[in-house]
Amino acid sequence: MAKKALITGVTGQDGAYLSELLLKKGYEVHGIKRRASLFNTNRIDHLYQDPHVDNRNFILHYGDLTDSTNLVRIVQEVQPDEIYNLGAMSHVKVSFDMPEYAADADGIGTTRLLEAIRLLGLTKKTRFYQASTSELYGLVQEVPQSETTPFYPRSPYAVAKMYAYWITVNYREAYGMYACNGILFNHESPLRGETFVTRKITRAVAKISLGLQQDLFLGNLDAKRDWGHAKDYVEGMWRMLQQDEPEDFVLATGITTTVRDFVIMSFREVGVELSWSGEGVDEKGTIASVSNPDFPLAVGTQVVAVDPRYFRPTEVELLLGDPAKAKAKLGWEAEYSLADMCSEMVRADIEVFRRDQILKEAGFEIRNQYE
Ligand code: NDP
Ligand code: GDR
Repeated sequence: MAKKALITGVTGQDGAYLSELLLKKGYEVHGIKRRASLFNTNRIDHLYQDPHVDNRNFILHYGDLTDSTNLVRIVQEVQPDEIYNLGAMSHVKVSFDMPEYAADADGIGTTRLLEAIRLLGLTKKTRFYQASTSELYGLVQEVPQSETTPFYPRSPYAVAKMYAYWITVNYREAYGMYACNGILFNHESPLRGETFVTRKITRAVAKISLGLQQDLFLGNLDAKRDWGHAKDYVEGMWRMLQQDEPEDFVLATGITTTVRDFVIMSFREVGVELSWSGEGVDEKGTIASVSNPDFPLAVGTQVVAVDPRYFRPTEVELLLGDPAKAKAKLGWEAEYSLADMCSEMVRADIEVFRRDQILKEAGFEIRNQYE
């Protein structure tokens, strides 16, 4: 019998990569998707199976982490061997605008799932993965950050995730459940949500290089992140659920980079060098040289500017993870380099926006979506 996995957040970046991975491993994969007024399954449409055919191994259920009866029903129906709780209001800045919802979905949502497992008598059968985060470290206490570094969350999102972290530990200790936290540092990909900084940058660079956008407005350029590739990280999630004993693990690359350096790296992909002037909110990135004959803007043009609207009330300045435990016990290491990932993301976004460029050249109106 194929193992059954249930994934919350299946329509998100990690949900899509994890579904692919588990299907390749022969799992029957069930995912919880939210009802939306438009289709929200872009990232998993290639895995879609017609509900009218038999023997499907990728099955979606409507649900929401804020609705416990619905979660109990789905867990009851699926009887999963593994649950991956990836669903969350995952945007740190937005969590300052909707703190109560972040607490409900990201914090209590985790308890709802754990309780579903317990109430249904599945504590010995169902293994549980909680998508914990390097945002738990928040205000720097120690560098690099490992499984033993104290937490100091700096956003409603991180505070909610801290509750979820501890309730997962508590259910493991109280009920002997196989439940673990993956404390994952930032991971990106061409499927990354458009409003997270790496994807915002690679999309803008692609559009600027195609003559579809002029400026890229960003917040804190000095923030440092330990960025890896989501494909590597979903493999680590799966490995965490295949051990003899449940434990919590950090997944990270062990290298940290500023937002500014990611901007520089991304523009290089389209043959543009930047020079920087100003400080704080006056900081500007201007084109210093162009080696790409098709690039539409001249040397001297300003393409990057800081806009304080993207600053956070409390910022996480430096994240740098120590993945030694994952390497020793899971045999896990990040394989993608940041340079390769950045290149993949810029190239993928150029592909996406080439279609817009063709439409624009044919006289159709192109509407930009800004964040
Ligand atoms: P995404 O934002 O891409 O995906 C989040 C998913 O959660 C989406 O499928 C979304 O649905 C779903 N979701 C949101 N709210 C609810 C809700 N109330 N009920 C059910 N589902 C909901 O996130 P990622 O894939 O990047 O991240 C996956 C998880 O890992 C998240 O929990 C995130 O907080 C955590 N994490 C992510 C890291 C990263 O760098 N990517 C690092 C560390 C942790 P919809 O598509 O309808 O919006
Ligand atoms: P983060 O990711 O907050 O680390 O959370 P994000 O990409 O949003 O920000 C990273 C850093 O870049 C700075 N920044 C900007 N960020 C955004 N989004 N937009 C901007 O214009 C901008 N300019 C500068 C931010 O201030 C920040 O310092 C992500 C999410 O996936 C979480 O769910 C996850 O838990 C953590 O990573 C690990």
